[in-house]
Amino acid sequence: MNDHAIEYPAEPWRIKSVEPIRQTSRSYREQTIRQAGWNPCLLRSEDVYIDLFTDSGTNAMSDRQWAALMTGDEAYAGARSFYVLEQAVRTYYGYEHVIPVHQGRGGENIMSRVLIRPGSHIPGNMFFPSTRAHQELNGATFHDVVIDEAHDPSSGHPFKGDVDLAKLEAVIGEYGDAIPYVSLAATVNMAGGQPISMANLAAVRELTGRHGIPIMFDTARAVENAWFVKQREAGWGDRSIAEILLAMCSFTDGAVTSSKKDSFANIGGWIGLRDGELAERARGLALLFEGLHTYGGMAGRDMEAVARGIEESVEESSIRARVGQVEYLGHRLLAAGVPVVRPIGGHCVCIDALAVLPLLPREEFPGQTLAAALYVEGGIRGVERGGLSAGRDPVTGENRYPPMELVRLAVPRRVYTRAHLDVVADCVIRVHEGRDRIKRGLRFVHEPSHLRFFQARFVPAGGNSIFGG
Ligand code: P61
Repeated sequence: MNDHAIEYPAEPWRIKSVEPIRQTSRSYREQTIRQAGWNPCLLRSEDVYIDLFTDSGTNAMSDRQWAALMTGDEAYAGARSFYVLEQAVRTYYGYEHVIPVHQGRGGENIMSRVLIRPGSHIPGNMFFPSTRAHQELNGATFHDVVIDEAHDPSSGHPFKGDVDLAKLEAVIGEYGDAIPYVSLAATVNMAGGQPISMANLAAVRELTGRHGIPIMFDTARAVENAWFVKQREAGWGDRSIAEILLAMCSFTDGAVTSSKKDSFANIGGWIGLRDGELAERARGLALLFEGLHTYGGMAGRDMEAVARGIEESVEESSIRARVGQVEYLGHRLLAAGVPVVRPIGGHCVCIDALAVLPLLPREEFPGQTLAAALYVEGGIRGVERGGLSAGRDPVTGENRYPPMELVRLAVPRRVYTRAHLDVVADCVIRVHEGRDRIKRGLRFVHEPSHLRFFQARFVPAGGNSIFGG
């Protein structure tokens, strides 16, 4: 066993239904990525062998979730399935008022419209593209108050999602009343799936409480955060995941959740609030943008699947296997000397594209280039999380280049086997070993104005291919 070898936890489930996937030839993939404007997001999923683009909505539902679909009440108003979902959220997350939405960004839209005014300032533990886009659309400026270690791929800090209290205090000092809420994420996606500690949550609550500022929590991957608290934070090792999850949420005033992550659902989300008046305003907007407040854009059957998924997500064997699988992939790459974000995150392994391709200028999008190279090499699809994802500053129009330029390999839950992860690791290692062959990056031929990474098209900046020539 070398230093990086870790135990692979056997899955607490067996496979009941399978979906064929196919491997293609390298020349086919070269042609396909070119047709997709060198953007893996524009590939057809049939042309991808192992799809690590996202863990969002790509999870395998359990037999019980599938069975729950049949019990969905599709009544327009007051569906029984709404009350099932409401009860699950109240029990496991502790928010009294529950408003279903079609997915996370539906909730972000509503919460941003309810809480933000032009000129608002929102501190948070790192930005997430859709969250910040909705904040900015409503006239707010986002302030990153995460600890510095979150921006350093090589820092092994156990809680890289922690807020730097001095940074937060400085933003409060400067903008005071113009801060409608602090935006906290449980496991910070853009930092590589890094958790926030219970102690830090308590300290942020104490600080914001003194200023009367509420905390809004992004609970898309809060169960993964609870797992890390249990593993890493003194005093929590003996508590159940459900207890930790509830304790984490108790520090916050409300939540927006994408149920496509922790809750194993293919679609869905919800807003959770403690304040009845705020909830009433959010319900009013949900009517306009999502659907009636007892379905919010979800079918009754989807609400059943989410409710059942919430229960399954807090089972310890389930979350252990989930995070253990991601760690296995990460440690295989670390053992081979591939620069990846440390510690390995809850939902993804992130390759440090600036370390792999140090000679490529940021304007040529090293992360996007590396993502395209992984696809060409092995049919593996990851996603850029760097300058392309960060977009342009809404005021200056300049490209934003965050400190990290990553390729994220997000592992869907209960979908791939250890052998698949070995195929992924071998592919990444081969691309890393042959990295000198990647001579140039990419330049835009089409740049959308919002969340540009989803639909942007590129050509190689240096001629015909990213591999020179
Ligand atoms: C993902 F770049 N995540 O990780 P929705 N909060 C958090 C998320 O991770 C998240 C949402 C809110 C995705 C898909 C995705 O700009 C983007 O249910 C922490 O997808 O609407 C989604 O939840 C939004 C990636 C979505 C993006 C929007 O792959």
